Amino acid sequence: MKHRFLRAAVVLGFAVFALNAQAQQSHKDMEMSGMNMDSPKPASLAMNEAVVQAIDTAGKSVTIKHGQLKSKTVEMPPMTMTFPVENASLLSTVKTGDKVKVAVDNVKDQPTVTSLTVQK
Ligand SMILES: [Cu+2]
Repeated sequence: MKHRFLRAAVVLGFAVFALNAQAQQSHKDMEMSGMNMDSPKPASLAMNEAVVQAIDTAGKSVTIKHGQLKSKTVEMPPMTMTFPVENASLLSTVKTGDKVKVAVDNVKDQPTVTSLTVQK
């Protein structure tokens, strides 16, 4: 009887050990995929090519000539138009004539530039 109990304990102990090892393994996998997401860009941030036509720092807006634009919330054909920018500091990084990559998303029901980076 005592012998049997011991055996059960050993089996149980091993099972816990195996589960633990598995948990650690999947934790490692998660960290790996988390790192992969940092670069290049998260898939949710759809970047579109555009050319800066005008910058309005006071009005927190930028006029761009954009190509076919597609994001999770906004989709439109190529055109030149003025977008409000989510963060005015984005405007300090670009100048008229720059080729840029923009991300546009609906913010308060208005297509808004949420990311703006100069193409190199
Ligand atoms: Cu447009």
